[in-house]
Amino acid sequence: MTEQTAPKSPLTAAEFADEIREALKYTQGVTPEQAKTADIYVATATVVRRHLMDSWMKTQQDMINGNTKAVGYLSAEFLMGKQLRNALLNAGLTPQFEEAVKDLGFDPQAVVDAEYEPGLGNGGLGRLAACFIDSLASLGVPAFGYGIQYKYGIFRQEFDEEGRQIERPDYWLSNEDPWGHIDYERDQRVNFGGKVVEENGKRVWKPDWSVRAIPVDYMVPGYASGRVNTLRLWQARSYDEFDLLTFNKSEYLDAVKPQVKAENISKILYPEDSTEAGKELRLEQQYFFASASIHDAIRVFYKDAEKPDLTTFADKITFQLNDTHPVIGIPELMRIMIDEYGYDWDTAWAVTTKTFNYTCHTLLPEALEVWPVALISKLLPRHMEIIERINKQFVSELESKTDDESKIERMLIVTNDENPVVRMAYLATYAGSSVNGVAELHSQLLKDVTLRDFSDIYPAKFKNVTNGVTPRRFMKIANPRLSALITEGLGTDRWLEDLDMLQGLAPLAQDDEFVKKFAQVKYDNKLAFADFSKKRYGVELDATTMFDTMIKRLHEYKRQALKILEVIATYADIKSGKVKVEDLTPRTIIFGAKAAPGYYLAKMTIQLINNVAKVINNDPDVMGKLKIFFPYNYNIEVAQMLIPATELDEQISQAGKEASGTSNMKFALNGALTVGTLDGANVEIRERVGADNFFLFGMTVDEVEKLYADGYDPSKYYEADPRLHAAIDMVADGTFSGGDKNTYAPLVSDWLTKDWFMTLADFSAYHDIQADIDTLYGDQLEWNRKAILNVANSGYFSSDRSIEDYLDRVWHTHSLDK
Ligand code: GL2
Repeated sequence: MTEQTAPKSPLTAAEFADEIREALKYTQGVTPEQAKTADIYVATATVVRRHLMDSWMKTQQDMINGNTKAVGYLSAEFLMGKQLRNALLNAGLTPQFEEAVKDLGFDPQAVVDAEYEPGLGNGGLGRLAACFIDSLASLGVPAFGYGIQYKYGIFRQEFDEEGRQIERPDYWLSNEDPWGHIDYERDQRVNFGGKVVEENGKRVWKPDWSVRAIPVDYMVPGYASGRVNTLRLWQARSYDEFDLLTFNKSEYLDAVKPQVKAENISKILYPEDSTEAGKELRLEQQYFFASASIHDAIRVFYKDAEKPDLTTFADKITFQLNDTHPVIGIPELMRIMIDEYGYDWDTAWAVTTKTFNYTCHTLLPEALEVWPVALISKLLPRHMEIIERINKQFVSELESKTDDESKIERMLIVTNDENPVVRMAYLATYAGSSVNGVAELHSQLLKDVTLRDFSDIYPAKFKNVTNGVTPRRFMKIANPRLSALITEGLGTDRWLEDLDMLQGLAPLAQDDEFVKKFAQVKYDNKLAFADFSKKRYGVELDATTMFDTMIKRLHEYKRQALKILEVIATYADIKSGKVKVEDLTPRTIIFGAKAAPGYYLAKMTIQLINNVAKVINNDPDVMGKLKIFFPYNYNIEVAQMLIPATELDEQISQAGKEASGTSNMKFALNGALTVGTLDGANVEIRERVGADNFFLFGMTVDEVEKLYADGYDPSKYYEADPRLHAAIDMVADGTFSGGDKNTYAPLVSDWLTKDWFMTLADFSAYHDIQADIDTLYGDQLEWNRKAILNVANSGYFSSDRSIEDYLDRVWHTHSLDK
């Protein structure tokens, strides 16, 4: 007997159908006969939301009235994915939904598909925030996610005839958003600009423009916890919708100017990812949501009191700064306490330093945000004064701790050069009570390299919390076949709440019957993905080939170029007859990636991959043994289809560059083997799943550093490995550009002369390991045993575990029900 502990609602399917009918009538005004699939989706969402309402209200009440400290997760990005299946699962209504919707004459999957996926994030960082708020709710920890409701999410990607990326605006709000509740009564004023004057011995900020921040609330239902938290995303509106005087003079554009300026703040998500975008609007966005959220927390926890006792603020809520984007919240809390509530500096400082913690998500120095002092002074003059004072206090603290002046100079929060800047990561490290990296290697490198001076002086602040992913979305929902098999194998479905239980699968890796069932699940997932690709993209895939996948933002450091060069090298070998095509292990090589619109080489790499696909996929000499598939507009929906169908996962970044990665965890949990470098969380995945069950290649961090130090010359590698030579020559000679040698010249020249991320240096090792991969793949039983061991040993990578680590090491709080 299988133990079923998944939440179940007492509602019957017939009652559910009645409620859908009622919602159709009273919210949309249509009968089931008139309804379109999208209507059924909206009605279903309305019903599910209603069923979560009591838990939501109770969670809020318990949070406000109890004395459990809440978590405020401040993040510029929340990449939530579609909501319906997740909400149904957590409300315990999935089976009723399936039946009710069929009874109404609709296809449940089509109803789920009718939801438009909001893209309010770029990649891993935004998706991590979504996994974390899921786990917070599932663990019953009172929490708010605070962010921005961008009108336009990450751009919609298309490819043109030449294979180039085209960006289209993603106006997700032109579709129904039944999940968001806009709350005009709980708005906040956010001020900008102006100047600071002295009044009665006090510094007084006289801003010259303001924006109205209006919260849009989303429920965040926990799994099997009975708790529902809140994701509060702020929308920017103008106070002066419209200047009637100007309008009457028929100057329409001028009349709406203030409105445009204000509303621009929440208009678009910056599509840059891991690169610094020094834009005024971006700083406005950051301050906008940080300020509104802090004020909101004060309103919530002090119940609109006129004179709240903010000395207790850090006992009410702890703010996690998801990267540097919300760091401007630090001087904002200081300002609120001092200017708005009359506290002295030291009191405000004591509270502020206890309230904030900072997570760093990068190792690329260029991704550590800095803001010009001139810009902050213009936009937030009072904050600049506060930051200057923090910096001064910091310097005198440092002077008492070290005599090393150059060290102090290196650590300055506000630099003192000609064009001074504020280093937001340094501000967060000094003012926050803890700093953490997102994987063991990353946290170590933060201490040893990126924030080394800080870790020397404040060692106790530095912690590691390895990232995780939610098994509800990325196993139960994305991979129902594997989930059912796991439940069968373990005899219980409790593993969804306690992912370490997956370890119970390890002995089953030796049970041939189980292994065959596992292999069948993978094959069925591949068929399902092939079906999806046919319907959505018109592309036929052969599910008997190995599905080899690389999905992530397009970045030089992630090295999509390494993958495509390796494919080209194999193709070159086929063309030259060095390799007999019959001997090849057939592979379907799948890419998913968006490039930042201004990132020239990344966009050229996309174009190259698309054109390599065109040539190889259509060359009869290849006999269909290699096929490249690059679905445009990769998003969470595609990830949920593709990850369960993947057999080989590519995590091939240069060692020391990927802070963690989280798709690597999703793949391992879904039974893919990884080919990867010792980078980010790959290191921990390999340790856990076992070195025998992971394809390791490439230089280590130390080897990379040594090579940089010795002087790296990529052309040496080009000369030394004929396979690499042939591959690069093929790109250069126009094979993938209709004979035009110029098309990829900038890319080729970069590889041969710069190659900052050492793609060429790792090429030979990467190419060599392909033979090991193919050999193992030839023994399907062995391959699947190893895949099962990946699943069994990856329970550690649940975001529930990450949140528990944050609770213990950083937040020092717990579940409402403890
Ligand atoms: C990232 C890192 O690049 C990635 O390695 C990490 O897994 C995530 C989450 O911690 O954060 N940093 C970043 O700016 N983006 C990431 O994905 N976008």
